[in-house]
Amino acid sequence: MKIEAIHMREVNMPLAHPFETSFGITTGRRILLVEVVSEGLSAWGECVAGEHPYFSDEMVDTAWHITETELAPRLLDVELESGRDCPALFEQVRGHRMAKAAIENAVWELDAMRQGVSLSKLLGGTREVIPCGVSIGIQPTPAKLMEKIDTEVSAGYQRIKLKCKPGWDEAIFTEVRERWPDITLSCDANSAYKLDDADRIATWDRFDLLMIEQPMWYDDFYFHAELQKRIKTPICLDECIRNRRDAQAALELGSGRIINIKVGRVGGFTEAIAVHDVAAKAGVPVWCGGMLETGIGRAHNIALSSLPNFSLPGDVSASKRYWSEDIIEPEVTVSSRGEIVVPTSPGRGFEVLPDRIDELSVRKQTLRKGATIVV
Ligand code: OSB
Ligand code: MG
Repeated sequence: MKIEAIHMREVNMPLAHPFETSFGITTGRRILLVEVVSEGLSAWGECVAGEHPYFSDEMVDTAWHITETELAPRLLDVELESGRDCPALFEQVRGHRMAKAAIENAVWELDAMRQGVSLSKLLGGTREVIPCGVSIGIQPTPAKLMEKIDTEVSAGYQRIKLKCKPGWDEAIFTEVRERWPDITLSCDANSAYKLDDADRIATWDRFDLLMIEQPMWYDDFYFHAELQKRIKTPICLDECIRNRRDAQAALELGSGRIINIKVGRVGGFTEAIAVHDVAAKAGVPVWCGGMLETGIGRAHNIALSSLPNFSLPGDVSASKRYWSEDIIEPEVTVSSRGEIVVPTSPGRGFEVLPDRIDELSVRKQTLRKGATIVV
């Protein structure tokens, strides 16, 4: 495969509902999409970097810059066997994993189209359906949260994850457990707690949570291990796992017992599969995290979630929870059993809607070997 052109677009999409985490509120997304073109085929990748560097040190503007000046030039006109060739091409560029992932994932998608196999199959997926959970943001009032939980439990989602932070935690968990003693419940702090909070977190075993996601610093393994020694509830690592070595180090240290894999956070499908394999070898389950993706990133998350060790419900849920209108067709839907069917058709298994993407685009750029065309 030779990539003849890379089209970059930034789309702006309002979220159907604001999403609040311990690091801020998101009301709309600015999303970098990349389209790679080769021999009459075109494939897409989505960059999950946020509007601000609040989840990680990347953001949409750094991703745009690095894609344009560093990543795309390394890929154009080079003979590629598969998406697995991308990490070596990008190796000289440190970090910027979300930017790298968008391009690499598009190359995997292109390869699947070229071979006429589903992306799931190409990645090594074995599941025909994937179990789905939801991530529910911090709400203006506890009553509003209870309403949201009620909606999602009734829709059939298999796991409810609550975003939390100091002041939106114990009282909330108590109220939720009084009303729903038996649902599979977890929480995600996005690094909102410090050492002084450890004694308090140690009392949360009483809520019977499936896991507590990234309670402490986004770059920490040591203090998570100290906390994990003191609690029965498994810690799930998100932000601090950047690659397979982090996964191995964290599991050997005992920093957590579950890993959330986000393909953007680890730099693409190649590394996501490697993290999956490290966890599988250690007997540690993984699940697929979400980053408020459009249908393109969502389709990629579905394919990744079909790998065997994705045994816990992921944050991969229906398009309509995020968007009034998605940029793929059909939109992603979840059955009343809380499952998504993994497509078996070639490539991503959903049609991309280029006209809709055009309407939503606020900047566009085409990169070819030796030429940059700004539209
Ligand atoms: O920590 O999982 C996270 C969204 C943005 C940034 C970080 C996270 C999230 C979510 C949303 O939890 C998951 C989703 O896409 O539904
Ligand atoms: Mg998280």
